[in-house]
Amino acid sequence: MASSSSSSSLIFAISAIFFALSFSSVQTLTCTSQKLPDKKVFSNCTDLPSLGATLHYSYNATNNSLSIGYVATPAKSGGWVSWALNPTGQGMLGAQAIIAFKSNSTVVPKTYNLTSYKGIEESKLSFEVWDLSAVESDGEITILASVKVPGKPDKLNQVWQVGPSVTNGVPDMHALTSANTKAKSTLSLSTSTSAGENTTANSTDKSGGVSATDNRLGLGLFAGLLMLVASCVNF
Ligand SMILES: *[C@@H]1O[C@H](CO)[C@@H](O)[C@H](O)[C@H]1NC(C)=O
Ligand SMILES: *[C@@H]1O[C@H](CO)[C@@H](O)[C@H](O)[C@H]1NC(C)=O
Ligand SMILES: *[C@@H]1O[C@H](CO)[C@@H](O)[C@H](O)[C@H]1NC(C)=O
Ligand SMILES: *[C@@H]1O[C@H](CO)[C@@H](O)[C@H](O)[C@H]1NC(C)=O
Ligand SMILES: *[C@@H]1O[C@H](CO)[C@@H](O)[C@H](O)[C@H]1NC(C)=O
Ligand SMILES: *[C@@H]1O[C@H](CO)[C@@H](O)[C@H](O)[C@H]1NC(C)=O
Ligand SMILES: CC(=O)N[C@H]1CO[C@H](CO)[C@@H](O)[C@@H]1O
Repeated sequence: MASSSSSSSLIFAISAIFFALSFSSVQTLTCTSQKLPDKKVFSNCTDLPSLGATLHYSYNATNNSLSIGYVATPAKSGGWVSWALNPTGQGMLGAQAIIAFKSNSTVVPKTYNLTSYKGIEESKLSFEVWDLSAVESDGEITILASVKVPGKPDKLNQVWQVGPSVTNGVPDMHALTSANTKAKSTLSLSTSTSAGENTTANSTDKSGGVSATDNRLGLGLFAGLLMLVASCVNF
């Protein structure tokens, strides 16, 4: 009897550790510290691997809809930020983009069918978009949108970008540094994995602070588990 109750506390402790570890690895620092407009809440978040951008997202498999909160800082004040899905390939050509920038002192989101490197024109997207909005706060622009997911939800090509300026309502070309050209990845909405791809791939080298905290948390819990095991043995 006694041993069954201690082993259930053991199981509880182990679950707590797994929960804490998976929680801390999914929610990175930017994701948790960022406040979204209208107290919007998304089930998942990933710090995108370049340009300091973050994607908050929730996927509803019932009607195949994806809601996103994309947060990025324009390359210069007066510039633009963009998030896109590319149903036809990787990279910019064919991408269905939402670009937000300041126009007459308010930030507006607009949609573009990116068909050429030479210039862009506002256009409808190839999939349904609704609840589209954009706001600026402390120099960061947040794009909020819901889209009907085009194609396989476990393998979406996403592309994001930031640009320096806007001329006569048309976003000017972005820089071509490696941070800019690397700004694409596969977004997986499959519910079998925790939060899509590569959320934690770089947490160790990206920010010593985060991983150090995680390790301390893990070690603390591990020490707790050892104490628990010890007390069970004594018992
Ligand atoms: C997902 O979409 C369906 C159909 O519109 C809706 O009934 C359900 O409440 C949605 N689920 C969430 C978590 O929003
Ligand atoms: C899907 O469900 C969401 C959440 O319930 C709802 O806001 C949205 O309008 C639905 N989308 C479609 C395309 O039916
Ligand atoms: C800015 O406001 C003026 C006057 O309301 C309007 O004519 C113009 O189209 C606006 N510009 C943009 C880029 O929206
Ligand atoms: C986007 O542009 C391409 C090339 O001009 C065209 O084939 C496609 O139909 C356009 N898509 C939309 C949604 O306008
Ligand atoms: C995730 O990162 C690993 C190594 O860090 C890499 O090999 C893999 O291709 C990445 N996956 C995606 C979907 O980008
Ligand atoms: C991780 O970061 C290193 C350097 O910071 C970079 O070279 C590498 O491409 C990154 N890997 C991923 C998967 O983002
Ligand atoms: C794509 C997606 O929504 N993935 C995960 C988001 O977070 C919830 C709750 O943590 C998971 O159940 C989903 O699998």
